[in-house]
Amino acid sequence: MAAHQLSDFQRNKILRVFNTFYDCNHDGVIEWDDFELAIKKICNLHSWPTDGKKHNEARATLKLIWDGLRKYADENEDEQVTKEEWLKMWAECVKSVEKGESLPEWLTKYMNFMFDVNDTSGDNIIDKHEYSTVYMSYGIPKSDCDAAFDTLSDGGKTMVTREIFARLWTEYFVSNDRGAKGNHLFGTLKL
Ligand SMILES: [Ca+2]
Ligand SMILES: [Ca+2]
Ligand SMILES: [Ca+2]
Repeated sequence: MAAHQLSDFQRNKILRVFNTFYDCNHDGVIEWDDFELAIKKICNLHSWPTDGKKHNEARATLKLIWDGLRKYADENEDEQVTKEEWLKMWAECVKSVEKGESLPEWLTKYMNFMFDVNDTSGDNIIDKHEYSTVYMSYGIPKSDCDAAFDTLSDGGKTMVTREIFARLWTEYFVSNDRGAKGNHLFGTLKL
């Protein structure tokens, strides 16, 4: 399935994740170097010491995620995932989710990893402070983080558990509905 079969809205959401969260060094491709930067960022954020248990676990998980991403997306096997390869992979993912299939395993791993990165206290709920701290570290303004969290949590009425997070995650990547709450999973969406 060609990337142009995603709507512009889906395409822009998917590219926003490429630019903001994966291509950490902003050179236009995703490589292992970007994951190294992500590990550093996440460990700094949580004050996990270098080569400590949490640091090594984060590295091991991100290595699995990178291997999965390469397997699905790196079509020409040059150890780089371009925007074109990324969009093509997502077009295929969206198509399989629409058919009722689940997301590929590496993405489920990435989703769980991001949940754990957000849930600093480890109580299996992401609260507003935890959420805003993580996304502010990716350069998203605090007011946008707070507003996005209010949307995701229905103004604090819905607990953002792992199950809710998974639903919002799938909405972000798959939904073509501009009103879907999940569109704001990574800060208020302005598309
Ligand atoms: Ca890069
Ligand atoms: Ca490639
Ligand atoms: Ca928590």
